Amino acid sequence: MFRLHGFFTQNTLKAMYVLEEVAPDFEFQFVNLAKGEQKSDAFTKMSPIGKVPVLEHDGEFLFESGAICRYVANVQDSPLYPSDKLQRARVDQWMDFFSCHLGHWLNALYFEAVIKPDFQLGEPDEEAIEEATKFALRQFGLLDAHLDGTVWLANDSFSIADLFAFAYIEQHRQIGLSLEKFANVQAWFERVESRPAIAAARARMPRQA
Ligand SMILES: N[C@@H](CCC(=O)N[C@@H](CS)C(=O)NCC(=O)O)C(=O)O
Repeated sequence: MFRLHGFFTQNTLKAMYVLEEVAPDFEFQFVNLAKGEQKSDAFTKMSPIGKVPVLEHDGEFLFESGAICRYVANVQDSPLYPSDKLQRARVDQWMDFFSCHLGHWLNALYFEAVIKPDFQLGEPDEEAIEEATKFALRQFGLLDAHLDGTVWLANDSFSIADLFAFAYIEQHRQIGLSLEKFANVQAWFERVESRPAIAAARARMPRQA
């Protein structure tokens, strides 16, 4: 049995979407970051970095959302993380692209637009917003070109890379960044969002912290 410890934000959602697709009988334990629960002794025993998500499986604990997504799909022998070495590397490639590039800039914008006001962390940093917007738009353009002619991110086949990327991109709504100019990204986004796993994961989240 898998148990996921997490919060509302995209790092937890990445793991949740993958779990809903490949092991939907998992348990979800909400960790209230607004109350500092990630700093408790009980939590830091599970994760030395004091951050969500954490996956609990057979008495073992794992942190880092990418590692969790890969592990869960591996344990379940899921085709969403293909066993063919090149195909698997292509899934990894897109996950890494999101962690290091487009997802990084979307997170920066989410931090300014949502986290700062919600956690009273000060005024928005206009320079940081400008830089992140510039890079995010450029990388949305690259992604849009890639998705012209392929339905899914990697191997023309639905994979954990699509779920992982989706969790970053769905932040566009809260940060007020329109996908209108990126028709292929918009179509891909709608394809992923229509999967029952997305609705099931969202339904598990508490309404407020
Ligand atoms: N690289 C990590 C990032 C995890 C992370 O930053 N988690 C945030 C929430 S999205 C967190 O737990 N923040 C609480 C804190 O830093 O105290 C992952 O992908 O899992």
